[in-house]
Amino acid sequence: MNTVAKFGLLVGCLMLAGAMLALAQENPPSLTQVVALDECDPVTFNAALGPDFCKNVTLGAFTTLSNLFAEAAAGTPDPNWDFEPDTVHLKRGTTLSVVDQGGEPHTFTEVAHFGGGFIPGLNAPGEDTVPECAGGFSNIAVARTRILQASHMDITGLKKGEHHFQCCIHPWMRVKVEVR
Ligand SMILES: [Cu+2]
Repeated sequence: MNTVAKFGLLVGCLMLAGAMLALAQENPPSLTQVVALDECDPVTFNAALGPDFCKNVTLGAFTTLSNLFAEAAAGTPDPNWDFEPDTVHLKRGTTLSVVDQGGEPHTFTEVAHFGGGFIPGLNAPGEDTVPECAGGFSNIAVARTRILQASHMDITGLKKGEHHFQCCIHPWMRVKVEVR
């Protein structure tokens, strides 16, 4: 290959690399993240629910198991049990990645209408279990929406429109997803 041809090839390669870079910048990886948070107290949770149920790094910012139930029964559920953000806007085709950064398991369950979960003592006064949470983890449809501590679940193929997701354990953990 002569020098002119080599130079032409080099320019071609550089142009291709430039075009690919521009494309990558226009189309960032289509992934949106939701984080599940809680402040379960390992001492009281694990005494009642078994070792390793709550594996939290609380640094003192914890809620005991009895307080969590008391707050829910009073209609003022603990705000530290939370999905963040509360509303997500995404383009169709975007992956929704839900990461559990709390200390205990949660579920990210799509429901027609927000409502109670499968543990009556954690539901708001007078709130019934929504059909999508019924049966708890003995229902495979519910169990497959479970997210364990330090793991994540990716949701793809969400249709255009509004979707509602909630935790079937802590039903005040709610996210509205708008797909356009
Ligand atoms: Cu939860």
